[in-house]
Amino acid sequence: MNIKFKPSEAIIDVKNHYCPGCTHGIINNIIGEVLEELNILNKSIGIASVGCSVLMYDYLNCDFISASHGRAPAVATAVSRLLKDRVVFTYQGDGDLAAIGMSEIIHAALRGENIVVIFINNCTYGMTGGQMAPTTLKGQITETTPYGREVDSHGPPVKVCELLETIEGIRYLERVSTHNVREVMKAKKAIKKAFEYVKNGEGFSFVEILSICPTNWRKNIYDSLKWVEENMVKEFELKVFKD
Ligand SMILES: Cc1ncc(C[n+]2csc(CCOP(=O)(O)OP(=O)(O)O)c2C)c(N)n1
Ligand code: SF4
Ligand SMILES: [Mg+2]
Repeated sequence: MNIKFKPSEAIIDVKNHYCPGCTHGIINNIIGEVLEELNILNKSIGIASVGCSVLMYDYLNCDFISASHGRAPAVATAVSRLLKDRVVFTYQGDGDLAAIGMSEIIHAALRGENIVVIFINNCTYGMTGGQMAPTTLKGQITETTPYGREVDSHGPPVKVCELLETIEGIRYLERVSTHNVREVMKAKKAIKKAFEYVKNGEGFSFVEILSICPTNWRKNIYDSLKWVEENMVKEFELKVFKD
């Protein structure tokens, strides 16, 4: 038979729990494809964080450990130091990484740990019902900012890549998006680069990915993607910060 397309072996053929249209699913798939293309599926260990992606260990065919909220970089540090032949990655939301886990990520970067960090910025705490996250945009309405985020009382949105850019030990730092197919392809390229660097022992590699949460943003999928393009990309510039 002439096979035109075969799903990646890295992706387990089960129904996932993500809301329809949620870009977590797309990003999970991209990571699976990258692990297969780099032939590192059997040596990769994912550290799942707390958030909507907590169950991603059910979707990818590699080893996984679940970390408590915000602590994935610490768990990844231990695993990558002990098992040097493995490729260790974390997958963390903005509540997980930029709120409760902010000190973890800064110190893992300062130590230049040989890990991949995939940071999903959807401007909200998705899993718990859409509260304000550190990355929530100015004026954005959430469950806890019914009149919109006010800089005077809540501070401005945290720009994680810009914060990390000042740190010397980082091998690779890029912000990408998922709001159209071209951006998804760029996101895959960035993820692949990050995994290649860590596979080669070159050090801390971080990819921030702008992502949608149609359920808590109370928008349909099309309007959510448009909202990323028209609002998120203006606040969170898409670029390579370090390579
Ligand atoms: C120590 C601790 N504090 C708070 C929570 C509740 N909690 C679960 S998920 C979450 C935020 C998830 O948001 P994010 O990391 O942005 O992931 P998303 O669901 O948006 O992908 C919070 C605060 C928890 N599980 N553990
Ligand atoms: S709540 Fe938001 S982030 Fe979570 S699965 Fe649904 S759309 Fe995705
Ligand atoms: Mg989030």
